[in-house]
Amino acid sequence: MTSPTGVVSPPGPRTLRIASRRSQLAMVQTHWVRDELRGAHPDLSISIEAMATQGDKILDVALAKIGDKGLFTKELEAQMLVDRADIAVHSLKDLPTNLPEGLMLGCITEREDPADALVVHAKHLDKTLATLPEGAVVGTSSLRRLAQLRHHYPHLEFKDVRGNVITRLEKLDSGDYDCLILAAAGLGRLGLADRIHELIDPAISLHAVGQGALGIECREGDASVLELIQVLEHRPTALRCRAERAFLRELEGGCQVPIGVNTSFSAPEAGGDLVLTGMVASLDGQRLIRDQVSGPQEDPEALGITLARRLREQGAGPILEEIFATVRPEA
Ligand code: DPM
Repeated sequence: MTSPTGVVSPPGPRTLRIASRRSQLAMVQTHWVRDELRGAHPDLSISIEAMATQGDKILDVALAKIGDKGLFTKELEAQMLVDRADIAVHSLKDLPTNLPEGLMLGCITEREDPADALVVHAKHLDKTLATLPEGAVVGTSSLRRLAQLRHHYPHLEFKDVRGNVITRLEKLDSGDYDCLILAAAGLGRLGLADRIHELIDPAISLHAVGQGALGIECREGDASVLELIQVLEHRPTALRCRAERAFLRELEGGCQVPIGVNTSFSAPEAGGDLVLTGMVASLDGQRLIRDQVSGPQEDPEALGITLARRLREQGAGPILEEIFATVRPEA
C-alpha cells in the first residue's frame, strides 16, 4: 500500500474480519462500512460474521429492565478479543461509554440526521404528536423518549415495544399501538424514510448520545486496522459524539437512562465553538433538567464533563439514582 507521499505503510492484514449483529439495520450498516472500506482499499478482502446479541435474543423483557450495559455489543466484542474479528460495527448509541479492556472506539462515521421520528398508524395520518387523541398509545422502549414526551404531552400513554425496526412497524400497523417513536436515521438506512410522519423538534425531545452515527470498535493499538478504518472517520461527527459521550460517561448513565443531547457548531466552516445541550428527566416526566454549554471544539470531552456537572448542580443526581433503583433494583 503506497500513500500519496510515496511512503509504504506497514503491511496491513490482507483480510479484515467484521463482526456485526444480524438485524436488517445492522447488516445495512455493516455493508455500508464494507463498501466504503473496499472503495478505499481495493486489495483488501473483507469478511462479515453476523451474530445475535443478548439484546436480539431477549425480546420479552423491557429493555430498561435488562439494564445490562453492552446488551447489543458484548458478543461482537468477544469475537475481537479472541481474534476472530478485527472490527465491530455498531450504532454508536448502542456502544457503552466505557469499553472492555483491550478494545477501543477506532473511528466514528458521518452522522445522519440524529433526530427521533414519529411514525403513526394509518388512522392518525391527519394528526401530529401534539394532536394525537387523549390516551393514544406510543410504542417505545426508550426511557429518554418516554420521559420527555410525558413531560410535554401528559395525555399520551406509553407501551413497551421490542424487536427490530421492521417488527415494530408490523406491530404498529396491526393496531397494537397508535404511533411509534424511532430514530430517523434507522428508518432512512432501511429505505423506510417514507414512514417518517414528523421529525421531533429538539425543543420537545433531545436525541440519544451518538444517535445517527456508527462507531467502529477495534482492538486497542491495532495500528494496521486503525489505519485501514481511518477513511471512515468524520471529524465533525466525531467531535460532537465525543462531547455527547463524555457527558453521558460523567453522568454515569448507561444507554437505558432518560438522558438526551443535541450538538451543533456555532460556525461550522470557521472552526467555531461546539454547542452541547443536554437533559436528564424523571420517568414521570415531572422533573426535567436541561442546560446548554459551548466551548472550543478542540476539547469536546471537557464540554461534556462541564455540562454533566452543571446538570448535577441542578439536581440530576437524585433523579438518576431514583431511576437506577426502580428500573434495575439488582444492579
Ligand atoms: C438505544 C435506545 C434505543 C436503541 C434507547 C434510546 C431505542 C429503544 C426503543 C440505546 N438503542 O434511544 O433512548 O425505542 O425501544 C437503536 C436504534 C438505532 C440504534 C433504533 C431506534 C438506529 C438509529 C441510530 C435501539 N439503536 O432508536 O429507533 O443509528 O442511532
